[in-house]
Formats: sequence, C-alpha cells, structure tokens
Amino acid sequence: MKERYCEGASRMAKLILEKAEDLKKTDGAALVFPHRSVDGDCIGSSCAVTSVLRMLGVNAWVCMPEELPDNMDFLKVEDLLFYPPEGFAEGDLMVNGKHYDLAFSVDCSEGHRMGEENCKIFEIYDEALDIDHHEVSHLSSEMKWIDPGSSSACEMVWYTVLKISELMGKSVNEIVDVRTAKCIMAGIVTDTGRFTYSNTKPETLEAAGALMELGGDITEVCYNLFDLKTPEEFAISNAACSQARFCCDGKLAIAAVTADMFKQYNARHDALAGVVEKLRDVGGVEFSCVLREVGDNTIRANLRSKTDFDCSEFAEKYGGGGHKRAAGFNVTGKDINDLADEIVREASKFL
Ligand SMILES: [Mn+2]
Repeated sequence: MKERYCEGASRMAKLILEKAEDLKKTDGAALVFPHRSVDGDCIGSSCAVTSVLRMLGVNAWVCMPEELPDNMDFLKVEDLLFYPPEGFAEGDLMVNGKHYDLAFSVDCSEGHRMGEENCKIFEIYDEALDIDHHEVSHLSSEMKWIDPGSSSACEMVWYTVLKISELMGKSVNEIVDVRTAKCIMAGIVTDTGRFTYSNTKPETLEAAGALMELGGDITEVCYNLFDLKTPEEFAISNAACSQARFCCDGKLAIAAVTADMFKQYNARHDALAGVVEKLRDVGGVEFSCVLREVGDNTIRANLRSKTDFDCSEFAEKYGGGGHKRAAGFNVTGKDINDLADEIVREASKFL
C-alpha cells in the first residue's frame, strides 16, 4: 500500500472493525451519510461502506438526503438505501426495527452539507466516523480521516477496505463484491473526471486497476455516469450550448437556461450534466458558467475554470462554494438574464 495511505487507512480500518463489534453486541444500526446533491463519489463511498459494514454483520444503511439520480440506477443499490421519514430525528430513532447507534459520514464532514433533515439526524451523536477528502476548518478527531490530497472519498474507502481485509486475514474479494467494486470505481471516475484531473495520482490508478480485477467494470460505470443521455437531456444540452455567449475576448462562456426551455424540451432540472464542462473546454475559455431556473424563483449556477480563475471564491460572493476549478451557488428572486449580465461584469474583473 502507498505510504501516504498507511496511517489513515489502518486507523480507520481498526476503528470500523471495533465499532462493528460494538454494534453487533447492542444490535444497533449504523447510518452512513452522503452529502446532498448526491454525486458518484458520495453515493459510491456510502454504498461501499454500508456493504462492508453489512459484511461485518452490522445493520447498516445509507441515509439518503434525496432520491437516487436515474443515472445511478445501474449500481442496483436500492436495498442499501434508507429514506428517513419526516421527523425521524425527533422520534424513536428506529431504522427498520433497529436503533440508530452510529453515524458515519463520507465525502463530507459537516452536517449542513447533508440537507436539513439529515443534518439533524447526523448531529444526534457528538462523534461520527468520517472519511472525507474535502478541506475542513474544524479540528480532526480520532474518529475522522480527512485527506484533501486524495482524489475522492472512494479512493480512501478502497485503501481502508484493503486494510480491513489485511487485518481480518481475508483476501479482498471476500470483502468487496462486484457491486461494491463498481460503487468505489464510480466515485473515483466521478471525482477525477475519468482520470483526467490533476488529482489523479499513481495510487488512484492502482486502486482502479485492483477494482477492475474485482469486477468494477470501468466501461459500464463511465458510460452510465458520463455518456448516457436521455433524448430530452441531449436536446436541451444542445440548446444550452448553442445559445451560450462568449464574452471577455472568449475567456468567459455563459449559458442561461430558463424554466420555459426545460418545459419546451420536457427535461428535468438536472438534465444539463456536462454542459458547463463543455463550455469550459472550448479553446480560450478560462471560466464557464451555466445558469438554470430550477423553480421556486431560484436560479442555480454551476461554475468551472481552466487555469487561474477561482470558482470557489467567486461562488462565495453569492453564498455558495466548492473547489477552485468547480463550484456553484443558488440565487433567489433575480431575473436570469440580469444575473448573467452581472456575472459577466463581475467575472470580467478577473479575466
Ligand atoms: Mn468527492
């Protein structure tokens, strides 16, 4: 195992084995929390952790903040998912007949990123196990493993699972079945943009190679998460691209997709996956932005950048956030075209 992973993965593996024993004694349940606006990494890592906990004899469930997106149906993880009923946090905390005793977060450490109801459920306990690769401001604890240098939560989960198999004296295929391998692969390809982003390291590819051997079909995973489009998604994505404006000497690309357009193409609000990256990838473009009206008078903005432009800093001005190269925010009560003009004006100062 790569040296940088040894300490964290060993510590996490030991903790998981310890907590699994405790939970088996009390017959309690573990809830694993992804962040809201679920993506391949948080779903992949939470499902993988849940599967491994179950393999260890624990009643474990992924505590879902929203419906699973259609493009993740191929993972066939329905039996791992728990949709907490309204008021769960104020009730008897029973998860399918077992008392909720342990919180485990993946791909996010902070309750407020989990959605309102899930945040309440997560924060019932003072301490939670945590595997995350986001920079966090709060102090780390014995229960957490946070490594911002890792490509994805799934990569960290992979090295943890490897350690678990070592500690148990089992071969890894006794712990990671084909579905779990696909889930972990899903997170790695999502967060590395299919191994093209600069967070892709030799140990990322090493993990992917091992996952392939366990049945993590990279072709199937990539097709479903990146390439597969419904006819409606295809049509509205093309419309969004063709009406995009290129400003600031071609350094800025922006598209605004109205509620009427979603209606016209009979498309859902999440139908524009990949458009903001397509705009960013045009030669000369440094910063791209896709605005869409998502209902309730709200506009969702997705931002991407190629080089120096800091999307996260830009998004923070509007109460959002993210990473330097990818960020987003929501705005309520503005006209979408006015907001587009404002963004062009503001961004032009940095381009
Ligand atoms: Mn992630």
